[in-house]
Amino acid sequence: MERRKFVQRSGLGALSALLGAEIVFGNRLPEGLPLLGLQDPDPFKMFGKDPQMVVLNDKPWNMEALAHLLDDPITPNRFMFIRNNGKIPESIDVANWTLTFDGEAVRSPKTYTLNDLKSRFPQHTYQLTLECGGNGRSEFDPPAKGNQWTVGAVSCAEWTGVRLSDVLKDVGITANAVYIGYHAADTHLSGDPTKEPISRGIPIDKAMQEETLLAFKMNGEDIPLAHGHPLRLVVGGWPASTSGKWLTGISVRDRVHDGEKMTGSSYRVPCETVAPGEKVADEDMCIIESMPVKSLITSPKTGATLPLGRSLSFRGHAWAGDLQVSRVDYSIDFGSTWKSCNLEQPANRLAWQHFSGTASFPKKGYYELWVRATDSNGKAQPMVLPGWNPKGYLNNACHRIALKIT
Ligand SMILES: Nc1nc2c(c(=O)[nH]1)N[C@H]1C(S)=C(S)[C@@H](COP(=O)(O)O)O[C@H]1N2
Ligand SMILES: [Mo]
Repeated sequence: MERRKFVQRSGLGALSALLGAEIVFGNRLPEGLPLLGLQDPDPFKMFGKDPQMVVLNDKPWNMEALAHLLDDPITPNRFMFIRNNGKIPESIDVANWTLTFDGEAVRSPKTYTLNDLKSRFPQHTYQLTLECGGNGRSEFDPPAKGNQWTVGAVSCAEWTGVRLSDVLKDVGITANAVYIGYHAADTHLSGDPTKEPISRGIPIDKAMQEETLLAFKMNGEDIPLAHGHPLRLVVGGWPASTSGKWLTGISVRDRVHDGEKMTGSSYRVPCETVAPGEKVADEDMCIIESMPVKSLITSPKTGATLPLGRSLSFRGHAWAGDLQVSRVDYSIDFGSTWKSCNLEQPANRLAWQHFSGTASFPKKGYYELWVRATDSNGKAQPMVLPGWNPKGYLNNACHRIALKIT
């Protein structure tokens, strides 16, 4: 006689809690039948993100913030963009996690456990700006393939870890060291275990800077899974693609690292300006290093209305790769005239800086607030889209918001 098994009442309680609703005919649910409601997990819940975040892709997961969500001085997890090139590792064994150093320029390969890193080296905390090289890509014309980021693929969180330089000194690197390249535990979308989804790196000088961290904490807690738990390389001011998540290895190279997404048009732009759509020879492409000066108005939200006679307080953040931001200006007349904003010093090198200002308006009507940051070398943001490149990187055009005075 056929015996159908049914889910026991005790098990149902747990499933209901996960679904956030009572399973009304739960006593008729065949055992082992997966519930559809649990198969399609809510990405916001799964990653601890605010539901206002915008999902750009789910294979792999890519999510960005809207400008006004980035208003906090330090970006909390719920508003931090996610950029993945492959599949997030499914099971993370923190107790047995290791980081191996190898490559042409180490005396001999050396492996550390997570506990070795935490206990043997001094720990440091920095606020570090991480911006995806493709942030702003959606504006390029002709369009560039890839995630159509608007303005929200940037964050500045507080990262805690040990200095990569301290660990490299302990490993023992040789005089021929030129570059480091990272290796990680995420898997290629094809499922091919021999392929890495991404393996990028930085020149040895940047690797040795004191802010370049092997981080295990973000905003005082374990790094969230989507952002690289349990160990991540964090390289402030450079394209965030250099900050390898789920870090398992560092190769110290005697040449420019040639891992996945280091060559061709990946994270490379024409060394000299080209006409939009122009073909560029491989040898005329240069690797993106320090990110260009940029700013974001985070309050008010675009579309704000204000009664005539009241002045508008606004604020946001500005950053300039390896450099500092030296001034921020605003315009309410489409860039014809500019006034200066208040600008704070960064919490530390490579952290974004907060600006604020108060604008008043002569009469009722539609306005735009434009903000323009200038770096410590005197270079300012362009008002409109800068140099076209095949993959749509480095759009640092001024941020604008719409306003109505009624
Ligand atoms: N292992 C690994 N590290 C990675 C990536 C990845 O796909 N795999 N993406 C990179 C890219 S392109 C960016 S912009 C940042 C995004 O970091 P976040 O998701 O924590 O915001 O991680 C970088 N580090
Ligand atoms: Mo990126």
